[in-house]
This record gives sequence, C-alpha cells and structure tokens, in this order.
Amino acid sequence: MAKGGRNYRLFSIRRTSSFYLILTTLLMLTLPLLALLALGIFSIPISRTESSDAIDLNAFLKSSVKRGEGSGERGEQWTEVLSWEPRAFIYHNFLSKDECEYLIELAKPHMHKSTVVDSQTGQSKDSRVRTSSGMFLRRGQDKIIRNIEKRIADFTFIPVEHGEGLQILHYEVGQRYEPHYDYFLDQFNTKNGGQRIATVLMYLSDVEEGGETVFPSANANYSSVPWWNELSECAKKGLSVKPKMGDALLFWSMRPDASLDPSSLHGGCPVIKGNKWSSTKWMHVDEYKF
Ligand SMILES: O=C(O)CCC(=O)C(=O)O
Repeated sequence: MAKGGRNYRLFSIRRTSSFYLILTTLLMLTLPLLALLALGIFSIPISRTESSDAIDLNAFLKSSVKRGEGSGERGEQWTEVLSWEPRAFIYHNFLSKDECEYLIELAKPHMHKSTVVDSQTGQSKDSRVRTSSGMFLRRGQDKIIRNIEKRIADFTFIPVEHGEGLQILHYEVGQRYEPHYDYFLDQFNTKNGGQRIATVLMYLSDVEEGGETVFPSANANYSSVPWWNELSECAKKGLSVKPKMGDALLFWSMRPDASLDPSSLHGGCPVIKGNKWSSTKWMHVDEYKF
C-alpha cells in the first residue's frame, strides 16, 4: 500500500508539472499575441452579414446618441439615395422633434419676407420667385445649433466652417420657391468661401399637402418614388421629396470633378394645405467667413 502511495505521489507530481508546462507554453504563446493586438498590428476578423456602410453609420449614430449629442429622442435613422443626377440623399430623422420645434420658436419673432441674392451687387433683393418668409441664425449661435451643425458636417464630410448660418424658412398656403440653382454664376458671391458646393435642407414640419422640394432636371424616373401618389401637380414635374418633420435632404450643386451640376435645379412647390417650416444650410468649397 505504501509502495502504491509513493507511485501515486510520483504520478501526481508528474501530472502537476505537465500541467504547469502546458500553462507556461500557452502563456508564452498568448503574450506576444496580446501585445500585437494592443499595438493594433493584428486584428481579429469579424464576419459581417450586412453592408459595411450600414454598420458604420449605425455605429456613428449609436455613439452620438450615447454621447448625448443633440436634444430629444430621434426616430430610426437611415439614409436613402434619392438620385445620382443630381447627387441627392435623404437622411431620415436627422433632427429630433424637440430640435425642430426649438429652431421654429427661435426664428418666429424674427421672420421677414425672403429675398434672393442680386448677382450684380451681392445684396439681398425682393423676389417674386420666392414668396416665403425667413431669417438667418448665426453659425455656432448656441449649443443646440452647434450640435446640429456638427451633425451636418459629419453627414456631408464638409467642415462646419464652410457653412453659412442656418436659414429658417416659413411657407404659408400658396407660398413657394421657383426652381433655381444654389450655385452662383457671378464673381461677387463666390468671394467669400468660393462656390456653394452642397445644400442640406431640413424639414422642420410635416406639410398636409404640397410644399414638396422638386428637382425638375433630375435624370431619374420621377414616378418611381414610393410617395408618387401623394404628390401635388407641381411636384410631379420632377423628382420630388415630401417634407417630413426631422428629415434632411442633402444635394450637391457640384459634381466630384468640381464642375457645376445643372441637374441640381430645385424649387419648393406651393403649399396647398397646412404650413411648411424648413431650414437650409448652404456649404462652400472653402471656409465661409462672417
Ligand atoms: O423649400 C424648399 O423645398 C426649397 C428651398 C430652397 O430651394 C432653398 O432654400 O434653397
């Protein structure tokens, strides 16, 4: 029995030392791997079933919600390609209801009849093609506006400093903005910031009927949009977007080769029923100073 006991001890000592040997080997193999992972030289591949674009956007959105950017809850956020000629995209639920209401309340006491820019003098002038009322907010005016402007920069990849101040617009029944370009065809207006490269149009309210943004020169099948049957006659003359509170429409006035894009011609159809509130951010190729 004593012999059997010694054998058993020997066996258990051998078993313990093999265990430590395996453990040490594993540790020696793991340590360099951990060091490579920590230095970012090596990464673990993750298989993705969705498109990488959608995953990246979700990650960006989740992180901004976690960081508490913006005010109020936003519905599900996703982007939709509207057209490639012009390059136009809809970002659903870009603004929260609270942000829309905040912008409207901020602007309300300061609204005056909208003007257009005179191409000879660069001064604002009255116009029959634009019958809405509006006002400009200062870039970076307060925290909520800074958050919205940062979100616009993240969405468009155009720095905040290239943007004009937000313009708030109000259209009542019958009011409209005839089709026009946002880019300039004169020297005067491009002195500050160079040419306007892109526009983000944010809808601050729903509109019961009419008030769509229309692209009459878009190279697209206008009637293929799912909301075709809900559009006014004016909106059916082009590729149109129906205003929805919180949605943002991004379109580019310049092509990737820096030429002006005439298919970006766009207008606001007359409001038929209800009210339309929107906010426009014009962005330039260079820093816009004010
Ligand atoms: O209100 C719209 O739908 C169009 C507005 C617009 O064209 C602009 O602000 O440049």
